[in-house]
Amino acid sequence: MAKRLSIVLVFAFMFSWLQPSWSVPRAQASDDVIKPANKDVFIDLYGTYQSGFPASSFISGAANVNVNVVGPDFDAGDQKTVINFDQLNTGLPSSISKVVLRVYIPYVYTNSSSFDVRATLTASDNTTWAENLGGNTANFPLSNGDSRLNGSQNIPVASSTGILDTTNVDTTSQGCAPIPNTLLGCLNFDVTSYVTNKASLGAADLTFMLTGRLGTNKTAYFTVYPRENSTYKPVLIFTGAADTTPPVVTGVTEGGLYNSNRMITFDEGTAILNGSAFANGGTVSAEGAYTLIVTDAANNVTTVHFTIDKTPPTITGVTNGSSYSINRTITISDGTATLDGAAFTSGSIVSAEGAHTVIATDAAGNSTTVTFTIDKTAPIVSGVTNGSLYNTTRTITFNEGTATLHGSAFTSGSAVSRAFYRSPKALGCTRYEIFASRRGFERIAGRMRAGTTLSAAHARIT
Ligand SMILES: [Ca+2]
Ligand SMILES: [Ca+2]
Ligand SMILES: [Ca+2]
Ligand SMILES: [Ca+2]
Repeated sequence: MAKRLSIVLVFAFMFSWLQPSWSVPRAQASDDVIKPANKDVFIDLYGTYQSGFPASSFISGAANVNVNVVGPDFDAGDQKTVINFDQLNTGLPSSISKVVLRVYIPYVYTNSSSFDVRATLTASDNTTWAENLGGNTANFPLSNGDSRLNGSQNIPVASSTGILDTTNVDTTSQGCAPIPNTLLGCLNFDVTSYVTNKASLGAADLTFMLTGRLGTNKTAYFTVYPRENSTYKPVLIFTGAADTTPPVVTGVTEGGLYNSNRMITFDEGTAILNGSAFANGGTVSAEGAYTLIVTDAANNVTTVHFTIDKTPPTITGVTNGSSYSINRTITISDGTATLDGAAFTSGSIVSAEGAHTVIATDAAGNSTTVTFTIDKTAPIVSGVTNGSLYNTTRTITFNEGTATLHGSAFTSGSAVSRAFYRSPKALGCTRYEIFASRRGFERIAGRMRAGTTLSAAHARIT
């Protein structure tokens, strides 16, 4: 493994100017978005090193920090590093013009018989690997051989004598300026084509693999800081126009009140509805108050509060189709109301005779309609008068309502040709009867107490 190396050259320039150290990786353009690696691991022939390998254990004078070694080693085999980035579907510029994978190089190693030091970047479609590779070097993800990264292969990093190749090693960008015994510079791989292609396919998780000059059995390699190093994590730098436009939501508007299902769409981002994930194009059908929060990849947020109310107001005091002989006090549960087309205040009294229509409408547009009648006028019966006695057929009409004659339904306009009078026994009468027909009195029978007057009060017409 790396610490077995017998010949190590620690390459470090002395610089007349040193950038102040910085703790948070920043890109130069304010619109750049920096995504730090979320997992990485260094492996060699002998094992996997989840957090890198202590530089001070094999580099004289090296700082006591862990590093990942990249390159061929005559006794440790090919030493390589796999780096993963996740959550690439959020927080990115709206239009990406460039994507750079940046790793920070603290040390480069050569010896007198080495080739020069080179770097090769490939990528893997395996993104689910465990950061410790399960302790098994065989679990190192395999390269997918994507040709978009061909330009990032066999990149010179330093000469066989350890002279840094500043054509490829960035020593001038902010954060890449050398710091003695800490940083030589950065390696920047242009991965724009690869990343944007993967992103267009929906990939939010990308794995890159950093190898050196493979299979030469020569000790000539460089190191990069692992992502466990808080200052020099590998990063993806996305350059592009900042997205300052919040998502556009359709289907509901702020403060909206609806009486029907709502299908909601948004042009970008992800949504949370009342605290739960909400899929684009989903339909909200349940009544209630809602808060929809849609967040785009640049963390612009659109919030929409809306309510679904499918319940119409209730009207009390009258029921639909009913008729009343007295005043009615009418109340509505919510919303506004009209009575016969004019504004009506809940709790008011309706006293006017006639047919009425009350319509209550709530704020969501649900409405309830009740029609009723107030009729304080009794029916007018024609053809007979109260208490009268007839000896001819009577045709009886009434102007409204329904009637019974001697307990049975009676139709207005019907003729009554037969009368049956009966004095209740309660009055002390022992017999009764008067019969009438078209032929006039046919029979009068029975006994009446002297002085009794037959009247409707103690007679029924049959
Ligand atoms: Ca790691
Ligand atoms: Ca946006
Ligand atoms: Ca309602
Ligand atoms: Ca009436």
